[in-house]
Amino acid sequence: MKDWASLTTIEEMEAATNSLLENAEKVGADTWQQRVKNQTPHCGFGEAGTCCRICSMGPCRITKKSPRGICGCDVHGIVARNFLRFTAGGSATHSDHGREIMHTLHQAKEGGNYTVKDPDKLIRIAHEWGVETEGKDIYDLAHEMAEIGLLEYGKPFGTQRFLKRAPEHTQKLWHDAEIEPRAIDREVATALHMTHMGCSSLPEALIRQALRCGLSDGWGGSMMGTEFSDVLFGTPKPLDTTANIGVMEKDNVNIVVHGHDPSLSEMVVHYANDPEMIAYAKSLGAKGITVSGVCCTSNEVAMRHGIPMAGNFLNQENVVLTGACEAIVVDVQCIFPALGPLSKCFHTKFITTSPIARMPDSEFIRFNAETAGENAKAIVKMAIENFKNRKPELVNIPSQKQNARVGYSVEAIVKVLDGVANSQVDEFGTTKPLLECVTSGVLRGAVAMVGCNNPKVRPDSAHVGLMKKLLENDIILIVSGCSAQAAAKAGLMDPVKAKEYCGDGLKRVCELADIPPVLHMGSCVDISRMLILAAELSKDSGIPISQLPVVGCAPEWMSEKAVSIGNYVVASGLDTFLGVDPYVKGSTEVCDWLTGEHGVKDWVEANYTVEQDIEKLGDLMIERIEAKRAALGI
Ligand code: XCC
Ligand code: SF4
Repeated sequence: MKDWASLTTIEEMEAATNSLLENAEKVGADTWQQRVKNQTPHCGFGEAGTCCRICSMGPCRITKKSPRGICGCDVHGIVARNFLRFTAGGSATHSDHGREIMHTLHQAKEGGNYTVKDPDKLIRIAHEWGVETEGKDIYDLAHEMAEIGLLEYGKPFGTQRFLKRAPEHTQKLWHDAEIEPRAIDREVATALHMTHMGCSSLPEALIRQALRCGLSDGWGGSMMGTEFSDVLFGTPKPLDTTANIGVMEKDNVNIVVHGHDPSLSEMVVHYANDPEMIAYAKSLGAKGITVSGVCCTSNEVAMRHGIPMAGNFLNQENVVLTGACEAIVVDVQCIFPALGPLSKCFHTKFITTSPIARMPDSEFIRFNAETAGENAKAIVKMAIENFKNRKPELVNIPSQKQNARVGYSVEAIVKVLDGVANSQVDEFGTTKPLLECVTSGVLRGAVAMVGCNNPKVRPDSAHVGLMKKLLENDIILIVSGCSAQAAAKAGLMDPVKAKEYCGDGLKRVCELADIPPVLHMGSCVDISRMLILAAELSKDSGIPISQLPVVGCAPEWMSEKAVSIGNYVVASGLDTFLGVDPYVKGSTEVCDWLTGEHGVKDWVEANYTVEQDIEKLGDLMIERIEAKRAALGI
């Protein structure tokens, strides 16, 4: 038995949360823990996906006694339509994030609020897209690329530009299955059209569109979001930071950033580091300013600036419950409307910034590219001036904190692993050293672990439990989103500590490359980085993605985005393991299409596994990885 004592355990994190819930009780605040109780048990029709309310003849609910809706739609059609709509919601959301980034790029200018921080990457993508760069001003090029990228959302003809990054084998599968995504918005619109009353009720057609709509996110909107965020804010490189609630500092003004779009958080971080602002904070009795984050906006600024990560999705109320949060500043997605009333129970300012995410009981400071600097400064100032309103008797910051090395973009992974094997690497580096580790068996394989928390799973227990199990089995982890933060909070991104929990092979790789065994690849849109890595591994080895000993996993997922992600990960050839059911269990046909041997697997060589028993989920992943190795004869 290994000694896990140096990590922060789930029990310890829970104890910290419980101490914060005492604060909630003191001020009479409502928390998700309480609301879950009020909402349980959930509606069985909703859970099984068997309720239809897409027209006003309904809602229709399918039972043994009433096997069809009023229009005659059967349970399979209803479940499949719901699944496609869920996907479309996620794809639209991720892709709109990408679109915002393209608009920000379009506003970038020399000396402006936003500049081009990675011109080489911009030029590289321009060449990929066949755009002339010779002799062009970098900002002219940026604006031209922004316009071309924005047209990917609505172009009338053709398919997504980034599909060409996939191995030819994958591109052919997509072509043959007719799931190459066209314009991003079109795939969302097609999904909504297909699921309108009186259109598709054939599961096969609906699931096909779910894959295509997902692909338009993964290889379209999300990939643009990631790539051009790197262009604007810099491509992440390994750097050290800290994680868990103890990153908030009692004597400092605490600003927590939350949401997804780095355009806001980058500016907040910039002004929080401004000497003038720090002096102002000091003049009002604080020792300094601490910016920390929750959810993906936190991942973005952690990856690029080492901003500490206070927590993940189900910790968002915790940061307010510390009584030491002067402002929680949010942009879009995954923000609990609960933060409004909750912040009112404390001195915390709840600041919304995007017309996309408006909430009651918040202060709205509309953020946009032209005024970003002023907006961010106003927000930081507001937080500083709020420091004096703290109620000292309510301040409770649990001391949990772990070191975490983050910043593993594909570029960074390729670079650090060059040091491990002695293979020749070309100018841009290749994934060959990583492949050698895998073929030699030093590493058995890799798991891409992603996604949220969900109160249906004990928070973080599935993420962390699975990670430990996989590490012991010499399986390296690439992670993003709230899964990454679960790992970081536990200590699994501490390169010194975490390697002690690995099998011998993985431990050796970590030591030689000086990496943690759980590699933080970024936010949710950055799952596109994982696609690129898988594509590179496939191209460098000549092995189709589906045959590589690599699988995807979202053990605690909750959002529509996660289903869109699941669809593009599966459609890219990676078997995907879910710990929460995507509301499809009401239809045997839909389950067969998604999880069977002859459903989506016939199109894209991969499928889903849904298993709520997390131990079993881990065993199934290891089995699948070993089966892939055996099939390759490695
Ligand atoms: Fe949201 Fe991206 Fe999920 Fe976390 S992991 S709860 S989607 S913040 Ni993407
Ligand atoms: Fe009922 Fe059909 Fe209308 Fe759905 S589309 S609510 S199943 S009548």
